[in-house]
Amino acid sequence: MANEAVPIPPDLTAALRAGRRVVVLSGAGISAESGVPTFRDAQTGHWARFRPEDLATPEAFRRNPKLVWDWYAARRAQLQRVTPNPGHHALVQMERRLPHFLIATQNVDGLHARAGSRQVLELHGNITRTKCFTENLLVDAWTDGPETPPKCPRCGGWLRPDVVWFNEMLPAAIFEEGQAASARCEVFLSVGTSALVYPAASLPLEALRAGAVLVEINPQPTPLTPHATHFLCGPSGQVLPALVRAAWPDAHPESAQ
Ligand code: BV8
Repeated sequence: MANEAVPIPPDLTAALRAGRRVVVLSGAGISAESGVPTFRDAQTGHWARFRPEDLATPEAFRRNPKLVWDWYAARRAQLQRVTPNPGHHALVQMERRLPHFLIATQNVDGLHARAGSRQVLELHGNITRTKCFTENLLVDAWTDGPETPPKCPRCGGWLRPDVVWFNEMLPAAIFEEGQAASARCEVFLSVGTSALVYPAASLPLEALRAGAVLVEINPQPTPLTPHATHFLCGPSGQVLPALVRAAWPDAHPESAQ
């Protein structure tokens, strides 16, 4: 879809140019154009027969730790082969041009930081970090044995990815920071998320309640769409660069500058 296919509302570019406070909630869709399957895309290959919701839980891990560890190992390996896309880079440009800018991401792929974003809250953790399932403490080195999951070098318990599974609490301080920023912002962008997973999906509603302009960027409508001030229907890898160029014509949002 060509950039001009998604018109950018003038009041939105005016708000960005005026340096309003901006918060972004990003979901798996912003990484789709980097080749990372979205969370609810059909799983491929060996994983086709599992629903992510049935793997990303502590119960699934207790039931079959090897299966869950190997699923994350496969996702980590796949991440080695992907790079941030123009959508990630456009948000880096936006951060550099706004005095108050924050990304609250549901993604565990670390691509915002790899693109150069600095103000990033990882609501659901990061797949490249590992922690002990028993101690709930990070582990940065361990000995790989014949079986997976590997064992904690301190207590011998199973190791697990440092992500927030379903039915686990989000890191309180991180989520509270996202809530406070959402309640204070003037423009809230919901980008590439199905807006189904809570409490992350409550952040755009928090912003709306506080009177913010709510912009949704997604090629598909979601339960949030009826509440959005603007629904920019298209892939974020095209819409976000178009938004940045409209607000700051001298910007080159696609490139990793
Ligand atoms: C909690 C880490 C308290 C792991 C993830 C009933 C109602 C409401 C809530 C609940 C309920 N029952 C249970 C709950 C709570 C539950 C929940 O919300 N469930 C939902 C499914 C109903 N939430 C929790 O459990 C949370 N914790 O509530 O704690 C508690 C404590 C104890 C006991 C009880 C409660 C924890 C949630 C965190 C789960 N972990 N990830 C991992 O990644 O492996 S969530 C997972 O979903 C990912 O992080 C993912 O990012 C996130 C959200 O999905 P999306 O990012 O939106 O991805 P999705 O595939 O769904 O959509 C992609 C979108 O992109 C689509 O809209 C698509 O159109 C769009 N798209 C595609 N291409 C593009 C694009 N957009 C732009 N450009 C493109 N090119």
